[in-house]
Amino acid sequence: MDKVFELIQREKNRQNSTIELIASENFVSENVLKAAGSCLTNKYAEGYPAKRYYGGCQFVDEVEELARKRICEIYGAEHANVQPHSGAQANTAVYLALLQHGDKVLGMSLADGGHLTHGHPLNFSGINYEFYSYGVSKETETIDYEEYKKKVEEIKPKLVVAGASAYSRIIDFEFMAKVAHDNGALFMVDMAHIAGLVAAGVHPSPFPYADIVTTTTHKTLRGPRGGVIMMGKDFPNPWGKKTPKGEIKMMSQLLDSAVFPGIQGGPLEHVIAAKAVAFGEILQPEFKEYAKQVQKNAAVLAQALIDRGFTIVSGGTDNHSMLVDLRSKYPDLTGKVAEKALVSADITVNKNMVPFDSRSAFQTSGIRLGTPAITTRGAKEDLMLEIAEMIETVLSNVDNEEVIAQVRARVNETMKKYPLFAY
Ligand code: DSN
Repeated sequence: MDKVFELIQREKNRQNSTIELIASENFVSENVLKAAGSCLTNKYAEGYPAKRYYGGCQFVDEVEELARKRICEIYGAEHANVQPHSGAQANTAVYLALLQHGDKVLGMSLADGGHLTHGHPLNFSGINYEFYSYGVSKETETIDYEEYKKKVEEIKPKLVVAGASAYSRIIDFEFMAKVAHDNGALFMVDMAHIAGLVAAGVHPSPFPYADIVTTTTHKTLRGPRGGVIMMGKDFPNPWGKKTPKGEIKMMSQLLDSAVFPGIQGGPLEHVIAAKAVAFGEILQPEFKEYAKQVQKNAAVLAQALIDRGFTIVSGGTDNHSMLVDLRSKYPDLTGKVAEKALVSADITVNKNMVPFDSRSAFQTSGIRLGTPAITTRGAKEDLMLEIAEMIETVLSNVDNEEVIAQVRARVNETMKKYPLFAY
């Protein structure tokens, strides 16, 4: 057997036996996995359905149309492009469609919970555009909307980017959009983290307010790795770009051509098929129950940690995730060491900076936790209480291998009750 399959089997065992708390991960269904591993990987299909640069696309055309139709139905969107290979690609395409090199953009700072593609200086976004950032207030650790407004008024960006990777509170999309629009900016929401909660209607939707919405498909949406760009309502592009026939192009046209041929070549039709399958699952009533449980589990886990003396950034969570600020309970413990100790106990988390962190991004003073993956395995509130207890035990004994081994054995035994792979 090829070594690769041995490694895949080992990874499968790891996923089966551990408690997965990385907020951006999830477990796809058997059908999503089947589609992602299908013969569609063999097909070149540059272009869009019915407008391809290759023959033999009749079936992948139908697959891609199904994916587009389903995601539009989920969010009540008028247009969707399901080809972006990732969330970063989706954001890249939006910037290419909307901005000129050097244009001003305002996004949430990575240190306060934003994302690399929202203007980090080492990312293409920060390199190619003049990015400015807004963040959270020191008192509430929630978005400082007054500071945001001031920045929009002063900077007059061409585009405002909302959305975050490590922010556990509801974002006031309505206010942010109004301020952006009043100041002549377009308003984009990268809802990658909360997309599944929005789809299920258990979290406010950005669609009534945002000009453009991007997301990944593999987080709370529980699909394959990938990205999507959507528009609630299509609109004529404000810069007057024209079609060869002299008509003003619609934003959907600019976005589609920014994805292909702008930044990508052949789409991954096997992944698009897996997206279509996942979107079909999201349209079923069970998905709403799942999303509600994700939120309930996150709230219970956050409270259980608070009851054990942990500090949760902003005091709690409204979504699927939370940031634990380790400094109050364990002043000398870095996120890096905490992550390593928890991973040794088969509880998978990631280190994360907390707002106004005194440590670097490599060390950090926090860890980020999320409940989408563990909820897919069937976890309810009772397991959240146990997880909080195990996290405290590990973090109070990061150098004690015996205690860590005991917790690991308990985790492995517990996860046998939440079977994952039937395949
Ligand atoms: N960095 C990913 C996350 O884990 O949130 C998002 O791209």
